[in-house]
Amino acid sequence: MSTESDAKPQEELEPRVGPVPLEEPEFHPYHHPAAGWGAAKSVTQFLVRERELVDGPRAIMRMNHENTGFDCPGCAWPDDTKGLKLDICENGIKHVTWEMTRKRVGREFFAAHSVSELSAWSDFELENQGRLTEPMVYDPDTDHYVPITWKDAFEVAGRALRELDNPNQASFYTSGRLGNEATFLYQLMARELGTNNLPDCSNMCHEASGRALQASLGTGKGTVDLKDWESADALFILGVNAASNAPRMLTALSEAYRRGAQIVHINPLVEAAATRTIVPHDFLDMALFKTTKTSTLNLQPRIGGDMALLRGMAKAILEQAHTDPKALDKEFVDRHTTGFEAYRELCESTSWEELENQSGVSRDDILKAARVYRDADRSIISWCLGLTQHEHGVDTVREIVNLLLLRGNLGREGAGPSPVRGHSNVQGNRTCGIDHRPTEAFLDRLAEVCKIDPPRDHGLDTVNTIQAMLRGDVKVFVGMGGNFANAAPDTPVTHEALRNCDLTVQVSTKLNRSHLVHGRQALILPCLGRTEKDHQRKGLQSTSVEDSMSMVHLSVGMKRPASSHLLSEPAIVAGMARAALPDSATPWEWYIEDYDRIRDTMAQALDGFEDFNRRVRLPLGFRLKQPARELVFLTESGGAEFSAAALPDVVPAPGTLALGTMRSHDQWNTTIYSDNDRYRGVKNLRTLVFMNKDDMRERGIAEFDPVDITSTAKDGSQRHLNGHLAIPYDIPRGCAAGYMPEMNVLCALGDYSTQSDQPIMKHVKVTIEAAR
Ligand SMILES: Nc1nc2c(c(=O)[nH]1)N[C@H]1C(S)=C(S)[C@@H](COP(=O)(O)OP(=O)(O)OC[C@H]3O[C@@H](n4cnc5c(=O)[nH]c(N)nc54)[C@H](O)[C@@H]3O)O[C@H]1N2
Ligand SMILES: Nc1nc2c(c(=O)[nH]1)N[C@H]1C(S)=C(S)[C@@H](COP(=O)(O)OP(=O)(O)OC[C@H]3O[C@@H](n4cnc5c(=O)[nH]c(N)nc54)[C@H](O)[C@@H]3O)O[C@H]1N2
Ligand SMILES: [Mo]
Repeated sequence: MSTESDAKPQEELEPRVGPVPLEEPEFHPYHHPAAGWGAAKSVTQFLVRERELVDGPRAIMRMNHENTGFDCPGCAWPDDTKGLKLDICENGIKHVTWEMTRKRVGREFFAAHSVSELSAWSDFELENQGRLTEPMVYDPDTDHYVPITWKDAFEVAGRALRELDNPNQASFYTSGRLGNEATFLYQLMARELGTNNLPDCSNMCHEASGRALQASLGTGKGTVDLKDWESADALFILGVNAASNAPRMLTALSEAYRRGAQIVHINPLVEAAATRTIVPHDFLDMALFKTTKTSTLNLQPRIGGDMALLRGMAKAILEQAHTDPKALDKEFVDRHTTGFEAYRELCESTSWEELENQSGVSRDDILKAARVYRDADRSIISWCLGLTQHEHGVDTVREIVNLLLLRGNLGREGAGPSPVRGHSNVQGNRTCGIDHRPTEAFLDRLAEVCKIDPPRDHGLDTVNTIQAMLRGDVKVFVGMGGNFANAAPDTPVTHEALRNCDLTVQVSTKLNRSHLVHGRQALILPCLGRTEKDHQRKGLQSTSVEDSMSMVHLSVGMKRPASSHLLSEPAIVAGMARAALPDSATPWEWYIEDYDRIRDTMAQALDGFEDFNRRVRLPLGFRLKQPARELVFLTESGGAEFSAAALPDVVPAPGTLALGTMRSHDQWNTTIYSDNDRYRGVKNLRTLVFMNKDDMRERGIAEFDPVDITSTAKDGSQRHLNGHLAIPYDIPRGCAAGYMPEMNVLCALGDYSTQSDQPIMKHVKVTIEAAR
C-alpha cells in the first residue's frame, strides 16, 4: 500500500479542494480584532452569494434560542446560559446558510453529469451545487447516478446487509452531527444485526481526550460548564483555533478578561483568539469598535511540546510547595487521588533542560505560566485537536489532569478540564451508543431494554475500517453524514478502500467526494438538515443534542425542507433497519411516528436519561450527571489517578519538520467556503504551507515559492505533496502547518497513535524543499 502511494503521480491527487481563486494570492499578517465588523462583513457577503438575505437572518435569529429554535450545527460550544442573548457567530451563520441554500441537485443534474466527469470537479464546486433532493443509485452501465424510490433504495441496502456471511462485514460510520434519537436507532440497528463496527469522526478527533479522562477520572468527558467558565480566575487554552472553530468562546474569553481573569494561550501559532475581539453580540461594542483583549499571556511551544510544558508547570508548582504551603493542595491530593508520589518523583527527576528542549519554551516562560496557575484559586484548562491528534495525545491530556489535581482544580466551581468538542453532537453520539468498544454494562442494559442480543466483541474504528475494506473484510460501508473519503487520512488509500466495497451508502445533505469514490453499488440517501421541519405521523418532531459541556437540549427545525422527497435521519435508519432485519421485533416504524417513543426507550437504556421527555423540554434542557464533578471517580482505585508517563521525544530530526494539518477560517472540515483564511492574513490561497522564516531561508525558499513536501511514515514509506506555496509565519522553528483535507495525502494510514488509535494529523514528519 505504501509503495503504491509512493508511486502515485501528483496529477492523480488533483482535483483541487477549494474554489479556483479569481485573484492572485495575498498574505498580510492580520492585526485586527477577531469577530466584530470583519465578521459582519464576511457574513453579509456570504448571505448575498447564497442568495439568502431574507430567510438567512430570520433563521439565524431562531438559532440557539432556548427550546424554540434549532441548535446551531456550527460547533459544540454550549449555548449562553442566559438564554436570550443573541449568541451567534460568523461561522455558525455561514454554516447554517450553507445548509439553507436555494440551490438544488436533482435528477437532471445527475443525468447531465457522469460520475467520471464530476470526479474532476473541485470539492467546493461539488458542495456548491446545493442540496440533494431525492435518493439516487449508481448505474455502472452509464456511469451516472439515477433516481430510485426510497423503498427500493432500502431494499438495495437491506439485501446487501442480509447477504453478508457475517455482520462484521459491514461498518457504520457516524459524523458527529447526527441527533441523539437517530444515533440511538443507528447503533441499535448495527448491534441487532450483530456488529460493533461503529467508527465515527471522534476516532479522528477527541478519542484521546475520552480515553485519558476515562483513565484519570472515570469519565470520558470534561467536568465544567459555562458557569464555571464565567467564574474561573485563570483559563488555559491549548491547541485550539477558537476564533474560527469555536467562535462563541470569544465571548467567554472577553468576559473573563473584563472581570480580571488571567487567560493563557498555548499554541505554536498565535491565533486570533489569543489577541483581542469585538464581542459580536454586544451591539454597543460593535457600534463603538470597542475591542476587548482575550489574552494575558501567549506561549508558543513546538508542535507536540505541550506535555513537556505542562510537566514544567507541575515541576514549578512542586518546587514552590517547599516554601509555599498553598502552592499544592495536599489535602485534596491525599483525599481524592492516587499515584501522587510517583508523579512527584518523575517531575523532580526531569531536568529543566529537557523540559525546555522538548517544549521549545524557555524556563522563564514556563515559570510565568506556572505563576499564573499558582496565583489563581480556580483554573480551567481547555484544549482541542492541537493536543489530541498526536502519538502521545492520551498522555498529554492526562498531564492536564495531573496539573489540575495538584491544586485541587476539580469538583468545584470555576475549575476543571474542558475539552472543546468538534461536531455539534459528537459528544451526544458517544453518549447514545456510537462506540466500537462499548462497555459490558451498556450492552447488558441495551439487551434487556431492546430485547436484542448485542455482540460482545469490540468493533472497528475509523482506521481499522479502512484497513478491513482494503483487505476485503468489510464489504458494506454506511456513512451517516460526513465525508469519509476526504476526512480520513491517506486519501488515495482511503479511496482505494471505499472502491473495494460491494456497497457504499452515504446519507447526506450535499454532494461530496464520498459519493464519487464509491463501491461497486452505491446509494446517495438525502436527508433533512437540522434547520428543517421534520413532520411525522404524530406531528412536528424535534431531536436532541448534547454540547461540549454535557447539556442535552432540543433542536426544532423551522424551515420548509429543501425537497419534499427528503427523509429525516431517524426515518432513513428505520427504513434501512427494517429492510436489513425483516423479522426484527424492534418497532422501527412506530418509533418514527413520534420521536417521544424513541426517547422513552432511551430513558430506560441510557444512563442519565431518566425522565428524558420531560427534562429535555425544560427551558435549557438538562445536564447529564458528571460523577467526577461530584468527586466520585469511577476508576479502578476509586480515586482520581495521576499518570506518570515518560516524556516523548518530539524534537524533529535534523533537516526535518513537524507538520500540523488544520482548518482555515473559511472551511468546515471538508466543506470549503472560500480560499481565504482571514485571521491568518491569507487571501485566495489554500495550497500553502506556513513555515518559520529561518527554516525557509535555510532552504532557499522565499514567500510564495512553490515547495515539495515529503512525509515519512513510521514504516519508512514516503508520501509527496508538491506545489504548495510557502508562507513565512510566526511559528517556532522546526514546525510547519497547512490545511486539511489537502494535506491528508501526507498522513499515512498506518500512522495512528498507539494510545488512542487516532491518526496522527498534527505531527506529520516531513521534509520541505524548494520545488524542483
Ligand atoms: N468554523 C469551523 N468550526 C469548526 C470546524 C471547522 O472546520 N470550521 N470543525 C469542528 C471540528 S469537527 C473540530 S474537531 C474542531 C476543531 O478545532 P481546532 O482544534 O481548533 O482545529 P484545527 O483547525 O485542527 O486547529 C488546531 C489548532 O491547534 C494548534 N496546534 C497544532 N499543533 C499543536 C500542538 O502541538 N500544540 C498546541 N498547543 N497546539 C497545536 C493549531 O495551531 C491550531 O490553532 O472545530 C469544530 N468547529
Ligand atoms: N488531516 C486532517 N484530517 C482530519 C482532521 C484534521 O485536523 N487533519 N480532522 C478530523 C476531524 S476532527 C473530523 S471531525 C473529521 C470530519 O469528518 P466528517 O464529519 O466525516 O466530515 P465533514 O466535512 O464534517 O462532513 C461534511 C458532509 O456532511 C454532510 N452533512 C452536512 N450536514 C448534514 C446533516 O445534517 N446530516 C447528514 N446526514 N449529513 C450532513 C454533507 O453532505 C457534507 O458534505 O475530519 C478529520 N480529518
Ligand atoms: Mo472533529
